[in-house]
Amino acid sequence: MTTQRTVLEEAEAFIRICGDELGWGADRTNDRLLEVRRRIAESGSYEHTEEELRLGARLAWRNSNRCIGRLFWETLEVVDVRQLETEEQIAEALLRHIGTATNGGRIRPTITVFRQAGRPGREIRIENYQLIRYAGYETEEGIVGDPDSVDFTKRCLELGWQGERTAFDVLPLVVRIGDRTPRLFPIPRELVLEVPLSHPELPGLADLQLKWYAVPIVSNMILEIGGVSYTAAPFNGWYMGTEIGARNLADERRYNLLPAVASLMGLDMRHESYLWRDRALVELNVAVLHSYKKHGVMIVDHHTAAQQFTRFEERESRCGRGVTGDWTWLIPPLSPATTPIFHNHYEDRIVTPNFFHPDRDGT
Ligand code: HEM
Ligand code: NRG
Repeated sequence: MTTQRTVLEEAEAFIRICGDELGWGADRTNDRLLEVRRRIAESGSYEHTEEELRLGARLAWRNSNRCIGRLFWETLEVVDVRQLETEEQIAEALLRHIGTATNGGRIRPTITVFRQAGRPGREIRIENYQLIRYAGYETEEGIVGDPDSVDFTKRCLELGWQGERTAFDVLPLVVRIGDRTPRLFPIPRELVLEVPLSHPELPGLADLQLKWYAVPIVSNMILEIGGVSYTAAPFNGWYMGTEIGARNLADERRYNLLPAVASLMGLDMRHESYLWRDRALVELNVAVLHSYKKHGVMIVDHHTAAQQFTRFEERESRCGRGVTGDWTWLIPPLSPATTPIFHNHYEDRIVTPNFFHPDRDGT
């Protein structure tokens, strides 16, 4: 939380980090500090240079306590679209993000940064949780689609969207500037790369006709750099298989597919003690990793991701920095104790720059 520190204090701390990590030297750092202080005194805020924005976004990833994928923080592609004003321009930039980040399956970790909060009542918001996500509908026969999307889907329908009502309807983009009416933008089908699921040994799995989208692009978090809040700054990496196989498709409150998978495996489901859920869970996760690989879409399994996270910890320590983390999120939801992360301790202290959920105090 940064609410205790003023914009000036946050800004000075950030500019000093820039000086250190970008090798500015004392003179340049001091000049920039003077300039930033002057700007804040005049207007209450300041603007980042492209170089500061690029580093700030990368540091926000490096400081994301819940993220197991942080080894690659320095490779984040930062797209600066702070000059854009209208909802149409913003939607176009979001569609460009989807295309270049997807890159035919060779996913590029990317963040698109829109203009900072400043003028009250004018801040840009993307109401979607992720740019690409499936709708969920309440029907007489239960929920069709992703139960987690039911509220947002209702909002889209109220705003005039019409879904096909399949279990995998891609929701439209919802862009809002301040208190203006939100605007809807459908995502052209050909921009959305999806992976049909199959299993290397269980032909019946393909018959379930499951699929998932290639790229998770989180779009509702606030990027905070040096006391400046970017209320629209969608970012993506690639999936870790368990996010799809052990949560999105498996949770009872999501697609709840373990009974269907167990049944196609011919498992005896009469007693929990037969561990049919666990056995179905493993095969569903095998199917996810197998299918993404087969279709040339980048994905990482949780063992490899945990090894990469260990390398990140070692590298940070060699650079004289500590790694903060949220253990409850870092451990994978499948076989957590088989990864080194499970057996470690992490300090869940918030360091900025970072990403924040919008309902947090002070935003
Ligand atoms: C969370 C993996 C890239 C920022 C997570 C989670 C996983 C993950 C597994 C936990 C998600 C959950 O349980 O719902 C990865 C992988 C990446 C990657 C494999 C591949 C490159 C990125 C990038 C950023 C980022 C590029 C930002 C620039 C975050 C943040 C969270 C998170 C802020 C917490 C989200 C929340 O609180 O809801 N990541 N990540 N990650 N990641 Fe990453
Ligand atoms: N669990 C969510 C996605 C959260 C972010 N995960 C990433 N982020 N891999 C889901 O859709 O399953 N990323 O930037 O790569």
